[in-house]
Amino acid sequence: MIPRFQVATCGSRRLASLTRPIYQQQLNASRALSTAAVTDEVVMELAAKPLHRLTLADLVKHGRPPLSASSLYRSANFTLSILPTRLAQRIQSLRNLPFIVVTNPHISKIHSNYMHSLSTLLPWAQTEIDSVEAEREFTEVMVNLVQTHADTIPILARGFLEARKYTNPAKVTRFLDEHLRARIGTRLIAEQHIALHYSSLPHLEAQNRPIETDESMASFIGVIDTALCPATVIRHCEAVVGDICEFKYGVRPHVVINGEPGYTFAQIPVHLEYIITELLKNAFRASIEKRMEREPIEITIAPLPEPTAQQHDENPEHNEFSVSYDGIDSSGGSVSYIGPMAEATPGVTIRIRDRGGGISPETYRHIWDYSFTTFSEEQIQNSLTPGAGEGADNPMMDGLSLISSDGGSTLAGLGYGLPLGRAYAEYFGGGIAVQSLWGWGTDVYLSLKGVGRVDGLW
Ligand code: ADP
Ligand code: K
Ligand code: MG
Repeated sequence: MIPRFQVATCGSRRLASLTRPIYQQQLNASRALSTAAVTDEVVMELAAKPLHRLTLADLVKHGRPPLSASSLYRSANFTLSILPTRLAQRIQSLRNLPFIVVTNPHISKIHSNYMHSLSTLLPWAQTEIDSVEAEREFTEVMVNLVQTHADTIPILARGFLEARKYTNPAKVTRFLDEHLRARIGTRLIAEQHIALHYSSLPHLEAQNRPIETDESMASFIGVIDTALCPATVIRHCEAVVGDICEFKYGVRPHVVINGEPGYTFAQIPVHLEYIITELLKNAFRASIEKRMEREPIEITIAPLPEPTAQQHDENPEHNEFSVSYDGIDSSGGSVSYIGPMAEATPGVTIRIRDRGGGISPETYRHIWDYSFTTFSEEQIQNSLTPGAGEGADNPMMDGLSLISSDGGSTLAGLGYGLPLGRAYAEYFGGGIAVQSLWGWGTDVYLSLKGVGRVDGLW
């Protein structure tokens, strides 16, 4: 069975390829494949518009799929109304980097990806999506947009490593934090519409014919699973990360889950999956390097208590998730607001405890920096060789040599795991805290808010 948290994208890809032959002719002659020249004036004008802060309510306001045709058009028009500004702001922000950085081929590749995506959206500007054909073409544009930006992270990582002589590390971290957090929102908006499209279109076209429904998707509203079980995600990620370890190092650490494994809440499965994968990679790697791979990683799922009636804050100003980012951080001025608190569930804290020796104080200072890593393939291999000394202090590495090696199937190396994991957690008001017992092990606290009693949101 395909894990549920992958269905949204797999499903859209599958369906996109099924529908393509039928509509190819129309598409060729349509706006879906056309582009418009993007002038500097257009970029500046769009980028100057205020950023629409994405809320969870935005993602669910069109209803529970299958959507009616008019709700699907509303979702498309809403998506179209906010994406051009978001893309233009990313383009501006890239152009504001030092010239020598912008001219790096990898960074300029990202710039041209954004220009391309904006050029595919502009032909739609000032139009109203109000027909099945237009909505279908628009969804193709969204699929294209998501695919165009799929490899952004390794490309940006390589670009900034190559340009590091000319950059100030604090400024790079600031840029990447803003860029990658904004990307989370943009991607979410596009993927939400794609998912709503593919879970509604078969129903709209069925015209009273019975259609096969996928029971495992019944709890989904687009990319949000209203009954997401963190323990299931953890087991899935344990298998994936365990396979990497087994394949590369011949050992497979294990996870024990305690607390409330049956807990479910409304969240975005791909976000949780990303975060858990990165945290497990770190815990597994530390355990292997310390030759503690037989000690299980202990994961505690601790739902937060429901607030009592007295604790409920009636002030609507306070009835909002407090943090979530499109910008830098809560003190940096660019804080977005998320959904009414009345709709939010308290959520859960997930503690990931390993016996991998903890993090040294000098490393600890840098763990949230993009690109900072202590990973060396050699060190893991050494620690697995009988008689090899414990964790001989390896020089701080950077990920340049590892980026091209085998991409996603490495245990570590880009140094993006913690900072990007935290960006995902914070997007809807959660967070990540790392507590190291140097010499012993590490506790990571991942907190996530439930995205709300979604049934009540429209
Ligand atoms: P990467 O894993 O690619 O190095 P991360 O951002 O995930 O990047 O982690 C940065 C660094 O933090 C790691 O290289 C490692 O030195 C340290 N670290 C993170 N988690 C742990 C852990 N559970 N135990 C020991 N060290 C850790
Ligand atoms: K890091
Ligand atoms: Mg990592």
